[in-house]
Amino acid sequence: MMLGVLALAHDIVPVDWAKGEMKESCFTDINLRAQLPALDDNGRVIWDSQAILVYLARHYDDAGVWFPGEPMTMTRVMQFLMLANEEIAALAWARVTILMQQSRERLGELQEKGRAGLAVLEDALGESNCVA
Ligand SMILES: N[C@@H](CCC(=O)N[C@@H](CS)C(=O)NCC(=O)O)C(=O)O
Repeated sequence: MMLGVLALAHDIVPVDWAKGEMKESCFTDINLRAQLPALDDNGRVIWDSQAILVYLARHYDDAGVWFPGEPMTMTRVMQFLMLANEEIAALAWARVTILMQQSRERLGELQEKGRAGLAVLEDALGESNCVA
């Protein structure tokens, strides 16, 4: 999405998560963690979605809108990136659990974590029309 927001030409290389393609050497050569997503920017490889967002914003957003340098604003952006990484990602995993009919052992825990994250978002959006 950030590539689109910044109007950066890019190619998307499909990797089939369900088939475990991210564990194959052609992908682990890019990201030893064997996790999606990863970005290859003319040979500069970045893995982890939060790191990719920070890289794109810092490297390509000359106006500094998406990852401002002002310490408190940057800190707020980081806080919500971490929230996305933990609590909001838990909702995505809850969805995968249901869609892929995986064991529901952790479903309640994931949903609870997700709800807690949404409550933080609601709280932040109650004060302002943006979170950072
Ligand atoms: N914190 C990482 C999490 C990455 C992650 O968990 N990716 C999942 C797909 S959304 C994955 O590839 N998992 C590998 C696996 O399930 O073995 C990020 O935001 O990039």
